[in-house]
Formats: sequence, C-alpha cells, structure tokens
Amino acid sequence: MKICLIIPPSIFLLDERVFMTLGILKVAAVLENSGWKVDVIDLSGIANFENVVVDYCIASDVEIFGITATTPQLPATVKILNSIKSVKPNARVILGGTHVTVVNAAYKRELGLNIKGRATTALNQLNQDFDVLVAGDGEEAVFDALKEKAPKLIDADIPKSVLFLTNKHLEELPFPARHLVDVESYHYQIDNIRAISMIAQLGCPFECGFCGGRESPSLRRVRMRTSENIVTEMKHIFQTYGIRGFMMYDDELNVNKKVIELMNLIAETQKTLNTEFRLRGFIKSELFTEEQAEAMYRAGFRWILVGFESGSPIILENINKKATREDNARCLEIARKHGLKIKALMSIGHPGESQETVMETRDWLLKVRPDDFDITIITTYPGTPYYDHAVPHPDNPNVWVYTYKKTGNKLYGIEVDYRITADYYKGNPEGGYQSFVYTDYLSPEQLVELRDFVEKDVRDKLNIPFNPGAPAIRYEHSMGQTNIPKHILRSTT
Ligand code: B12
Repeated sequence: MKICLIIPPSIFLLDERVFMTLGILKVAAVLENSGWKVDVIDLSGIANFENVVVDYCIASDVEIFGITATTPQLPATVKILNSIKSVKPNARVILGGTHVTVVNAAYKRELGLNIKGRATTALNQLNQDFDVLVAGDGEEAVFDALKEKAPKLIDADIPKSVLFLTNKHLEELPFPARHLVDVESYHYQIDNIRAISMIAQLGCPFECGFCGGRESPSLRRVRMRTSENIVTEMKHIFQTYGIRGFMMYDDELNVNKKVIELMNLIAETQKTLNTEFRLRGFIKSELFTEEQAEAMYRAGFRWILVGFESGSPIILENINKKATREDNARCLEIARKHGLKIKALMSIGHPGESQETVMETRDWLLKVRPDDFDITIITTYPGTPYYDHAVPHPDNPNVWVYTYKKTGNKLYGIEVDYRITADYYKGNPEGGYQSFVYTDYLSPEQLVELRDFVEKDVRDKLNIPFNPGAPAIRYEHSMGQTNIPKHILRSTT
C-alpha cells in the first residue's frame, strides 16, 4: 500500500525552505507506522512544481494522493490537483490542512444559522474539485479517507468524534516524519545556532478577530502533551540531526499551565546531554509572569515573539485582543528584566483603523522599543471572525462588512477568490504589500502607505535594520526527469 503526500509551494513567502510543514508529516508518520509506504513530494521553493507532479505521476504507480493546504496555498494546490488528474484521471486526491478545516467550520456555522453564504460556496467548490476532504486532525481521519467507500468529507473537527485527538492520543502519536523531507535544505538559525521547528501543543482558546479557526475546535481547544514527551522529541531531533535550536510554533507557550515544569525539564535535559539549546517561541502578553520569563531564559530562550498587534486601546478592543496596552508594556518590561529580547508582531487594517490609531501604534513602538518588530496588513481569511461574521455590503456586491459589536467599528473586506488569488499575504516589507481591506477612515492604498511609513520610520528611529536573511533558494526541476531529486522527493525506506 503506497500513498503520495504533497506539500505545495508557498510562492508568496520570502523563503520557503525555512520552516517545514509539520502537519502532513504527522499524518505521514502514522501511515508509516501502520505499514503504508509513503512518498512525500516537498514542493517548497520549487519554481516549476507542476512539472515535478507530472513527472512523478508518469513514473509512479501510486493512485492515492494527499495534499495539505493553508488558504494562501490553495491556488498552487488546485494546479497540483490538475497535474495529477492530467496523468491519472482516476487517482484519489485527498485534501487536508487548515484551509479545509476553517472553511468547513465556517460552513457549519452558516448551516446552523440557516444561511447559504460564501463558506457554503467555498466548501461546495472544494467538494467538486477534490475526491475526499479531511477537516481537523488528520492522524485518525486519514484512515477513513483511504477506505474504499470514503465519504466526500471526513469531519474530524468535532470534539466528541473519535477522530478528534485527546491529550492522551496526542502523546501516543509518533513524531512528525521529518525524515521524509530534506531537513538539510531547511535553514533557520537562532542566535547563529541551526534550528528546526516543533509543535509542542495544539490550539489557542482566544478569539482575536483576525485569527483563523475561531469556529474550529481543532484550532481552538488547547491540547497538551506531557513535558516529558515534548522533551523526548527535542532529544530525538538533537540525536538524529545534531540540531540544538528549536523554533516552537505553538500558538502561545504560556497557555500551557505546566510551562514552568516544561522549561525546567528542557534546562535539565541540556545538562544531561551536555549541550546548550537555543529556543524561540510565542507567548500571550497578559499571561506572562516573571517566573515564566526566568524559566524560559534558563531553558535557552533569548528571544520571544508577542502578537501585540496595536498600540491603540480602541483597536485592541476592536480586535478582541484581551491584552491591554498596559499588559503589553508590562510584558516587555518582564522580558527585558530577565534577558529576553522581544520581537513585536504588529498589524494594521483592523475595524475602525484610522491614521490616528496607526500613529498610536508607531508611537507605542517608539516608546517601548522592542528589539525587533514586523507590521503587516491583516487579511480576512476564511475562518477568521472578520470573514465569518461579515455581511454583504448593501451597495457593493464585491465587499463584505464586519462590525465589532461593542464599538460598532467596521472593517470592509474586498472579495477574493481564494482558489485563484494568492497575493494577499505578508508581503516583502520593502514595497511588496497589498491590502484587501479598508475602513471608514483609510482606503486600501492608504493602509499600504501608512504601513510602509511606520515600518521605515520605526526601523530608522530604533536602528533596527531589515534583515531579509540569506537570499532564498529557488529550485528548478528539469522536466522529464524520472529520478526526482532528493530535496523534492523522499520515500519510506
Ligand atoms: C507554523 C505556522 C506557520 C509557519 C510554517 C508554515 C508551515 N509550512 O507549516 C510560517 C511562519 C511559515 C507560517 C506562515 C504563514 N501562516 Co501560519 N501558521 C503556523 C501555525 C502556528 C502552526 C502550523 C502547524 O504546524 N500546526 C500543527 C499541525 C499539526 O496542524 P495542521 O498543519 O493543521 O495539520 C493537521 C491537520 O490540518 C491535518 N492535515 C494537514 N494536512 C493534511 C493532509 C492530509 C492529506 C490529511 C488527511 C490531513 C492533513 O492533519 C494534521 C495533523 O493533525 C498555524 C496555527 C496552528 N496552530 O495550526 C498557523 C496558520 C496555519 N498560519 C496561517 C497563516 C495565515 C499564515 C500566513 C499566511 C501568514 C502570513 N501572513 O504570512 C503564512 C502562510 C504560510 C503558508 N505556507 O501557507 C493561518 C492559516 C489560516 C488559513 N486560512 O489557512 C494559521 C491557521 C494561523 C491562524 N490561526 O490564523 N505559518
């Protein structure tokens, strides 16, 4: 039994071989464990990715494919699907990942409200295009998707379903099958130490307006592994690849009530292994304490990332951020006191955003002086409250309006066909941004202008140069190659 799993390219990222896609590698790991032979095609950074897929399909007798996709990866994913079907019209193509998960959750909300909105349309389109859709955790659901008479949609995003992972189940699963991608080609460093990404826990319970999956239990419910299990994965990475840097991609490390225990264990493990780790990860500012900061430093953190989003109290309210400007300033102070540098993740284009609120963000950054920052224009992806709760504009069918109930402030989102358009991402900070949102006070163009101004002004004044890292590598695959190179295709041995 053989399956081919495909990671689509993310052409919109500045460099695609920085963080490997762990979700589909978790699915690969359970498949291998139960005797399946797995090919993984990693198209990250591959310019002519459709050629790879066609060449693979010509050379291989595999008839079952699984693809993962976030919303911005969807246009490339549709091209991959078409490439597979052009050679193998009867192949079964299963689509999993965040895009299906959030669209399905938004669709269920519409169903509950008895409306047929854009999520219903989006799900119907996916249903037409792909053979089987998997929403939510894939580790169990994939086996249902492989059954001969698989239903069109497997919904694992229901907490009561046996397909929805519990803490215990999460703990028992194999680690992501990193051996099925070319680890060497991924390059990320923390303080000049080679690093790799990890997911220790799942879910964020908060409800920020711009964040995907707020209707989706698999993205909201916090599910934890024990500290021992997380550290065992770190040891495995250290012993297998010699890597001692870890980028923790958990939504917020400190929603874990046992974060101090985890940090202590990470610190002890380094002594046993006679090495020094370096870590980087995200925290939620209002939950941050001195004790956490001290333990994180001891565990090897020197940097933390915090989604402060805005320096404007009204915008923090409109985002439903829960953290206040004071919480955020306090978080910075605590970090500083314990030797942790902070990268402030800021965003503009929220309901009610105006020139004044953007300037408040600039002034706040200049006042609190983070060690690094970025500032993006938000995108109303499906699965975000800004998208799911928006209603059609009364005068413009191409525009959707989200209103934050408590303040009445509005955000206007320009309709995007997510199967076609991918250029609404976090762009190149040096003039690559586009905005698909606007407010009563700022047009899309003004948002871009203000974003560019704040980025430049704050960088100049705080003396933080923009560091794009090493130039991204774009790989070209020569057509007609039956031996697809190792940085693209890896197989179960
Ligand atoms: C790590 C991460 C990144 C990293 C690495 C991305 C990567 N290559 O994996 C970086 C920094 C590059 C990144 C960038 C971006 N990200 Co990001 N990122 C995440 C984060 C924090 C964790 C992803 C993860 O590993 N999850 C854990 C794994 C286990 O879950 P999973 O991937 O969903 O996989 C499971 C299931 O979906 C399913 N599954 C997945 N694939 C398949 C395939 C098959 C066949 C089957 C059966 C099942 C299946 O099974 C898996 C195991 O249970 C998530 C938030 C989150 N908590 O998930 C956001 C998230 C995925 N990112 C998001 C966004 C918006 C972005 C950016 C657009 C940000 C930006 N403005 O630039 C870019 C786009 C990147 C891209 N390639 O699309 C959104 C996506 C929303 C959406 N509608 O798709 C999320 C959900 C954050 C959010 N809550 O809004 N991101």
